[in-house]
Parts: sequence; structure tokens; C-alpha cells
Amino acid sequence: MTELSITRLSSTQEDFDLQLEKLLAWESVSDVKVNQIVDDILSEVKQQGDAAVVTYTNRFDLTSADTMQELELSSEHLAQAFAGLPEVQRSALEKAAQRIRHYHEKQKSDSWQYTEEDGTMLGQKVTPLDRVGLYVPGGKAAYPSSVLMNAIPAKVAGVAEIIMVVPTPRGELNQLVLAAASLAGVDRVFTIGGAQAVAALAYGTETVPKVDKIVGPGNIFVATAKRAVFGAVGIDMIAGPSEILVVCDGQTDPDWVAMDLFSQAEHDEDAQPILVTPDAGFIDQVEESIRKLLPTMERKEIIEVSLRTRAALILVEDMQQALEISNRIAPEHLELSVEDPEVLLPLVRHAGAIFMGRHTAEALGDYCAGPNHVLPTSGTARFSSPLGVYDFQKRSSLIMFSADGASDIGGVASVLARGEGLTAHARSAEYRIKN
Ligand code: HSO
Ligand code: ZN
Repeated sequence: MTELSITRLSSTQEDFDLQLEKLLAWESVSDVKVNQIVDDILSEVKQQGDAAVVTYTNRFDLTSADTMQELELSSEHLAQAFAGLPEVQRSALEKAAQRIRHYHEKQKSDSWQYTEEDGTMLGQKVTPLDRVGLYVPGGKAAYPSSVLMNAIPAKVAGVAEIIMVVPTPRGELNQLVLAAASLAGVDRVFTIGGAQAVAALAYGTETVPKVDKIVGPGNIFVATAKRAVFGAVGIDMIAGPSEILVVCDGQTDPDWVAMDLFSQAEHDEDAQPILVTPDAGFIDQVEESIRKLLPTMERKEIIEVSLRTRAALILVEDMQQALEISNRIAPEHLELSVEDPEVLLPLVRHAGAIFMGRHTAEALGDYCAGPNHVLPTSGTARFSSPLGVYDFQKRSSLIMFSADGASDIGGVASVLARGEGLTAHARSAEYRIKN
């Protein structure tokens, strides 16, 4: 452990920009071999439906199902998973779900319309998606919290049916995941995973209903399959490894900062924890804390790789510069670990979620603060937003002309249509022009 060396950068070093770029470089998933395998699975499921899903599930998840029915869990089964949890876990899940629901209620948008003087009405009608597929990974990344974070906004949006898929290697069920599904109001659960599950959701099979959008994280096969079916269905985003950027004034307990960095590092060897501070002594203190605390961590092997390969401790001249660098990185999670975070907030332009003040551990946001923990990664916070109710609602434009309105504006359409050489358009509009 004493070997651990974490990249240190200083904004005054000559090659700082280059080093920063290197640090952030991240290959998004795309692999020729994986693409080929996924394409084969997708087309087989498309053609053979249930039979292909059962075959692939038995092969990859080491199960022995004869029919797709055997791979579905009843709602009683889910309810029992919830009822069977220890009381502390049940009430923690309930409390988290309640806070997530309350927060997301605020995101709901309503239809609107306005009427012009001649009686013409224009507006926008908001409709929830009919059916959504929720992918939940098996194994080490099976997070009940992610079930809540994906399913609750869909429910709040008014989605009629949520179909969850979760692989169960060797038939092992994760009771907390099932309990969260029950609590969040997931309608049906199939114990399938991988590209075959994505295909079943995207195309539908005899048993698995075709959905309109697939959300939820997964491994490279799942991500590749989601990319491939995009268009046939909607998808949420292709998430990269977790990231945390802590901007600190040097006054926070270094143990807290070290643990906050660990909290995302423990997700994944590729996770990226970064500290930015104008206090050189504080960098030494945090590194001290890291050395002291790392051996005590259950996931120390994962954290160690993340720290060694993707972390950085960055020294800057002042807070202003700290925020400039943060904006360049556009981190998934930004902690403003300072006395008065409100002063810095106007300087923040790109971040998935902003955790304000020393007491706001990012981990609180992962579970129960209320906002969504599905956030843009790999710099995509420059142009995208947390998962939300709006991802499960769509909008239709409303147009209703009065006779006077159509007559009035018909001339404009006619002129533009003739300019485009589209005579049917022009005449269609002209029919509505009075005399
Ligand atoms: N930090 C993860 C979400 C999560 N954390 C789930 C714990 N459980 C998203 O970046
Ligand atoms: Zn997390």
C-alpha cells in the first residue's frame, strides 16, 4: 500500500493542459468483437423470440429454464422480498423512495396552450411513455438504489407499465433489488440479462412485451445492445464510470475528503476521483488520509486501482481557477467542500449534480437526498442532464386554426411552399384562404 502514488498536477506547470487531457481521456465502449456477438444475439431474439432468450439465458447465466415463464417473477414474489427484509432496511428503502418521489414530482411538466385573437389555438400536450424497460445489472453492480432512481421518475411521469430485467447468474436472486422493484411499483420482472434481455425488450417476444424506451446501466454487452436498438426504441444514456470532483478550500477534515473520493472509486477500477484545491498543504493531508484509510476499506483493491490509474490531486491558484477546471472536466458529481458554497455556485457551469458544503457527502445523493443518481458522465454534463421525469414524458404539438386564422396565415404557407417547389403544400393551404 505504501507504493500507492496518486497523480499530482499543478495549474502552474507548463504541460498542465496536456496532463489534464491525458487524465480525462476515456474510451467509450465500442469493440468490434463485442459488436458482432451482440448483433448475432439481437437478430436471433428478433427472429426466434422466447426460445432464443431462454437459450442464451441458460448459456450465459448458467440456469436451466425450459420456458420463458420460468424466468418471470410474480408480483407476490416481489412483495415477499420486500416483506422479508429486516425492518431497518425496509424503512430505509421506504424513506429513500419517499424523498426521491417528492423531488421528482417537482419535475413533472404539464400540457399548455394559448389562444390567439382570431381564435387559433396553439399548445403542447405532454404524454407519458406507455411502457418502459428497466435494465438492472446482476453481480457486483446490482444496486437497489438504482431501481428506485430509474423506476420512480417513470411512475411519477405516469408510465403505465415498467418491465424490469435482471440477470440472476446461477439463479441467485438479490432480495434487496426485488424489494426495491416492489416498492417502486415495477409491474413485471424477468430474470434475464445481457444483450438478449435488451433485445427482448426492444423487439418484444411471445412473453416479454415490447417497450418504448430502455433505461438502466449495464456492462459492455448491454451498452452495445442499447446503442444498437436505439431508434427502434428510446434509450437513456450510455453511462461511463463514476466520477467525483471535490473542490475544497482546505478547511474540510481531510478524512472526509479522502472518504468521499473513495466513495466513487469503490464503484469501479475505472472510476475517477479528483481533488482540486488552492491549498498545497491540504493535498498532503488528504494523501495522508488516503494512506491511512485505504487499508481499512472492504473494496480496497478496486479503490487502489482507481486511485493509481485515474485519480488526481490538483493544485490551483484560487477558487476561481478551481471552478474553471471543474467546468472543463464537467464532472458527474461535484462537491463544493467550502464554507459558503452559494458564493461559488454562479461559477459552476457543467456538472451532473452539485453537492454544496462540507456536510453534503456525495453518497447522500446516491441513496436518499431525493435528486436522481443517474447522471451524465465523461464530460457529457456539458450538454445533458440527470435522469428525470422528463425522460419518461414526451410532447406533442397542438395546432387548431379558426377559419379566420387559417385564411390569414394560409398566404404565408403558400408563398413558402411555392418557394420550395411543393405545390400540393401550397394548394392545400390556399384552399383555406377565403375567396
Ligand atoms: N454513484 C453511482 C450511483 C450509486 N452509488 C448507486 C451507490 N449506489 C452513480 O454514479
Ligand atoms: Zn455511488
